[in-house]
Parts: sequence; C-alpha cells; structure tokens
Amino acid sequence: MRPGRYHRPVRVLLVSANTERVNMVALPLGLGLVAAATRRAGHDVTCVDLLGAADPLAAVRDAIRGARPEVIGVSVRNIDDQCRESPRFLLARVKEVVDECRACSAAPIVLGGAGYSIFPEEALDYLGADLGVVGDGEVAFPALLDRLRRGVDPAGLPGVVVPGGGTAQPEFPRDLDDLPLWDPSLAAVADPADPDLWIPVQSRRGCPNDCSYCSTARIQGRAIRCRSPRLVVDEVRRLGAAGFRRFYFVDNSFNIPESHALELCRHLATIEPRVTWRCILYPHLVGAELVAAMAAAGCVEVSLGFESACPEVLREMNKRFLPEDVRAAVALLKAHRIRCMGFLLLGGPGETRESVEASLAFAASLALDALRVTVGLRIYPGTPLAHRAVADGVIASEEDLLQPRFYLAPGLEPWIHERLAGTR
Ligand code: B12
Repeated sequence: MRPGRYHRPVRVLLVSANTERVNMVALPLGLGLVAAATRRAGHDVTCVDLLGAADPLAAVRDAIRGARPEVIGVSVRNIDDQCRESPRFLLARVKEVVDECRACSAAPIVLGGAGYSIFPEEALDYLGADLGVVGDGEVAFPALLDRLRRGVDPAGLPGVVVPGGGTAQPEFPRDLDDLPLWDPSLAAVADPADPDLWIPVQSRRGCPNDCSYCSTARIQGRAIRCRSPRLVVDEVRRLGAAGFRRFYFVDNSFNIPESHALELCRHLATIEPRVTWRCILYPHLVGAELVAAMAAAGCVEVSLGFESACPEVLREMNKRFLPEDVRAAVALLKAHRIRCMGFLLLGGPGETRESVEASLAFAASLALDALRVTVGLRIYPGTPLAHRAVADGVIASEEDLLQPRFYLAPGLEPWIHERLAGTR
C-alpha cells in the first residue's frame, strides 16, 4: 500500500481460507477476533468466510472487487488433516486463494492463524505472501497496519514475519480481557437453526502441558492466559440471546487450571434458558467437584485424549497422567451423563504390538460413547518428537515438515492396519 496520512483508516479484507468440514464445522473464531480488534483500531474491515462459498475463488474475487482492500489478511487454520495413511495437504487450496488475491489486487497479503504459526517461514514461502503474523493477531496485526500506512519497515515488530527475516517472536498479550469479542454473523455458515453447528468460545489460551508431539506452544505459548469467566459467560449469554444454543470450548484443556474451570461453570449455570456445550479435557485432575459443576452448567460431551494405556508410551509422550486417572475420569463423566469421546494416538516412540493391544483393550473396557484411533504422530518442528524422529532416522535434521511427515514406531506396519480394520 502507498503510505498516507498518519491517522487514515486502512481498508482491510480478511479472508478465512478454511473450507474443510472434516470432524466438524469450525467457524473462523480467530479471524473474527482479529477483525474485531482491527475495527476497534479504527480500520475499515470486510470479512469473507470461504467455508460457505460454492466457488471460493469467485468469492475472493467478488470480495476484492467490493472492498478494494489496501491490505489483505488470510487466516490459515489447517495445514493438513493429520492422517498418516492418506494425508491431505490442505495448504494447497490456501495457495489457490493467495494466488487469486495476488491476481486481483496489488495489496500486500498478510498470513496468520493456528496452522500458519507452526510454520511461519515455510508457509510464507510456499504461499508466496508478503508478511505473516505468528501467535495472537489482535495486537500484532493492527500494529502492522499502522507501520504499513506510515510506510515504516515492519521488520522487528513483535509477532511479525518478513520474508528472509528469520524467526519472529510471537505476540501473546497477557490480558485477554483487553481484547474485543467476535461476532459470529461474520461467519458465512453461522445459522442458529443448524443442528450440527457448535459455536466456538474461548476462555483461555496457552498450554503448560508440554506433550512431546504438540504444536500448541508455538501457537499460543506455554503460559495460561484466562479471560474473566464473567466476560466469557456474558458472551455466551449474548450469543444465546441471538439464538445460538450449542457451544464448543476451544480451550486446549478445559480443566486446566481447575479454579478457572469451576468459576466458569458456576457462571454458565446461571444462563437462562440453559445452553449446552462441549469441551476438551486433559485426563489429569478431573475431579468430582469439577465434573458435577460441568454437568450442572450444561456440558453434554467431552473429548478425552488419553492416547495410550501404556505407562511407558505415556511417559515418552510426556503425559502427566496414568491409565487409572483416565478410568476415574470416565467413571465420573458417565455418572453425570456427560458423553465421552476418547482418542487413542498409536505408534509413537516406545509403541509395540503389545502396547497397542493393551491400549485397545483398555479403551474397550471404558465403554466410551465414541473412540477415535489415530495411527502415526504428525511431526511438528521444534518438538521433542521431531528431535526423536531425527535420532531414529525417520526424518533428516534439515527436513521441511510443512508437507506432513509422521512418526511410526518400527515393527508395527503393516500389522497395525490389519489389526485396526473394522475398529475405526
Ligand atoms: C479446538 C480445535 C479443534 C476443534 C474445533 C471446534 C470448533 N468448533 O471450532 C475440533 C476438535 C473439532 C478440531 C478439528 C480439527 N482440527 Co483442530 N484445533 C483446535 C485447537 C485446539 C484450537 C483452535 C481454535 O479454535 N483456536 C482459537 C482461536 C481464537 O485461535 P486461532 O484460530 O489460532 O486465531 C488466533 C491466531 O491464530 C491469529 N489469527 C488467526 N487468523 C488470523 C488471520 C490473520 C490475517 C492474522 C494476522 C492473525 C490470525 O489471531 C487469532 C486471535 O489471537 C487448535 C490448536 C491450537 N491450540 O490452536 C487445533 C488445530 C487448529 N487443529 C488442527 C487440525 C489438524 C484439525 C483437524 C484437521 C483434525 C482432524 N483430522 O479432524 C480438524 C479440522 C476441523 C475443520 N473443519 O477445519 C491443527 C492444525 C495444524 C495442521 N496440521 O493442520 C491444530 C493447530 C492442532 C495441532 N495439531 O497442532 N480442532
């Protein structure tokens, strides 16, 4: 963009590039939050959600024609579907979107999003965009716009990635209460009458559980940052009044820290008429008081990623729980009639045929409402799993992991696929 007067608002187009419906419809909460913060900073923002578009590239063209943007932001949620057997590289579709933006507009293209934050330099290069934002976007993106409109080099700005500029430090604002809330009407498919729709809500960011394979530290950092439960519940109440009755807490682990979860439940229980919600639990310290509070507050289903029932494999994954913790959590959830979806992640370091059998038998003994079994661990850069994969000769040390690569312990293939046939 051409530098202008200091206070001139910038015309911004924000594109949610995700068109994926695998698992469930994931509304573009992150992009919506960036849009709200950018508007608050005084800019002129238009959003386009490609999820609902019959022809995503035509939707991009129309949006550019209508908004005449000076800066285009593209949200990159998924890189791939994390499926080892037949991986789909979802970034290829995002590349088409970026190319279309380039063909229709001279505006600089800025990338951001969960998937992008894992691969800041690699994705910038692959997608051929101009700039990127790692970590939270609400502070970094408006700061970047300010630099662009003043014609000042954005290199060195916290959270901002410039081509060839090396690793940028992510921006993780400490106080989430300072950041504005989103408006689901920005999402193309947000119809309150849609029975499959679960509106995403976020009450905290960051995760202190350094699981050996996980990329979340790059996206949100390790320190937990909580939004005040009262404000979160005000948001749910506001969305409830707009007709939305089902919510999905996208927090990495709803039960950590427990004090925050309990207070949140106490506030959620006051909403009239009652709303229902789902969340993700870490299978450690799932106490009786918390599960009772969750049930009273409208929780109907949890995702419980217990991954394995073998203590050695859990230790390799750096998990802080044991199979007996999982069994106790499931018993409590059942007692409160909360549906329980379990996840096994098989094939990591230390996995053997025996440990696979033990995990499958354990999962069956829990009589879960649903069980998802994944074989092979997606290798993310900078994780202990990536170092282990290099040491074990699974990947080369300099390998680009943008194209999905997986760790599978030796001696399991092809047996494991035959063993699992019919169970997935
Ligand atoms: C909750 C969650 C889910 C839920 C979604 C529920 C729902 N209703 O939304 C469920 C369990 C259903 C799910 C499913 C899947 N997920 Co998921 N999910 C997450 C999780 C934990 C949080 C995502 C979230 O909502 N964050 C909250 C919002 C507010 O944050 P945000 O989107 O990151 O946005 C912020 C910044 O990124 C930035 N930003 C965002 N957009 C933009 C744009 C611009 C221009 C800028 C500047 C900044 C910016 O600013 C925002 C505000 O600070 C992340 C991991 C994580 N910790 O991020 C994985 C994650 C996004 N999921 C991932 C994957 C792979 C999937 C699936 C493909 C798995 C599968 N095979 O089923 C599906 C795809 C679903 C779909 N249809 O797209 C991967 C993506 C990486 C990759 N390999 O592609 C992640 C990163 C987890 C991981 N393995 O590392 N997921």
